[in-house]
Amino acid sequence: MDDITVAVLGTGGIGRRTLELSTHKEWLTPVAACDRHGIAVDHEGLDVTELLDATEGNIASGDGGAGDPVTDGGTAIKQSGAGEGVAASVQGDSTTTPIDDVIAESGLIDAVLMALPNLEHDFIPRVADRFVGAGYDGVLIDVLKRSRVIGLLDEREEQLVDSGITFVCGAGATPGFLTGGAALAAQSFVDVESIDIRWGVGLKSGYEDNRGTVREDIAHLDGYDIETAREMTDAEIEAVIDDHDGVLEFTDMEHADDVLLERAGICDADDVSVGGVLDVRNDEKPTTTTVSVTGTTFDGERATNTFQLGDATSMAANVNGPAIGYLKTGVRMNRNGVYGVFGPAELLPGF
Ligand code: IKT
Repeated sequence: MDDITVAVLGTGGIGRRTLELSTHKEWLTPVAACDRHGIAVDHEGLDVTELLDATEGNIASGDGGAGDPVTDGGTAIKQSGAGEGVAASVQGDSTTTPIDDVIAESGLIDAVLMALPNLEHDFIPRVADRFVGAGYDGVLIDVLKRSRVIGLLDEREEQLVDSGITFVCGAGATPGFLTGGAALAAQSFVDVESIDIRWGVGLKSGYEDNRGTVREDIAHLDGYDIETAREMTDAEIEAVIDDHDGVLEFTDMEHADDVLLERAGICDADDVSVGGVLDVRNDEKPTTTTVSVTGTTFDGERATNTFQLGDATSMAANVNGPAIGYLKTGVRMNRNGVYGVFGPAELLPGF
């Protein structure tokens, strides 16, 4: 497990931070990265510092966002910014088919991290189809958020298994880190009554990099949905943020923690709630990220196990750290012949 190669699809906030974090993980070698305009490939390992420097402030493919859709192999991708992106790197080449170009290299790639927009909920499943179609047999991993996407992946389970793909879904912060933590906290109980996830994110300095995430969160506000949020201009997004003085509060979010905890047998999806507070004008978290798991023990006690994240840990640390950790677990499974669709709670003690 000391030699894992990874391709990163998308160089918005999440893709960039994954590349940066990989420089702290000796066992992980980024060998390909792409955005809507370009692709960089080096099977010996990309020069991440050069790639990040060359694309700084020049993002061509965010983790979602507004703008004109572009097409890659027939798939629309929404963009948040214009620029040369990866093609501006000395390692990069321009392309109109970035994902297909990565797929063409994928025989030599252990894992593909899909840091792609979630605003079309079938986008990631359709990208998975393309890897299956090419006979890829490694790990696919995403940081998707919406519950409904998991069912779309499950529908593809047979094809993924036949191809030899280990698909780890919902592997960011929530779902991801907090889902896995909840699965661990549930082990004290024989019956889990409720799991309450409440996150806090302060995003002042990371706002530009994470406009796609903010847009996706706005889709959870009353009066908005995925379609309306996708079509909003950047100015309309700013107006919503202004209306809320920079602090957006969310309750009952459609986050896949619910179905991922249910498919791990921990509780019913209906017993899971996700909400949070996002402050785009402060780096301080507006509330401490807290997960509360309430249940009954084998010896009849009703109790709540609670865990919190440190206020100084950033969203970037709490999304990308777990994503890379789950990626490593996915590669271990893949190398042992374990294929199919797995959520974060299934990669922890069983319930
Ligand atoms: C996500 O990207 O996983 C979801 C975002 C919330 C992240 C929570 C991080 C908690 C922390 O850093 O304390 C949001 C819903 N876009």
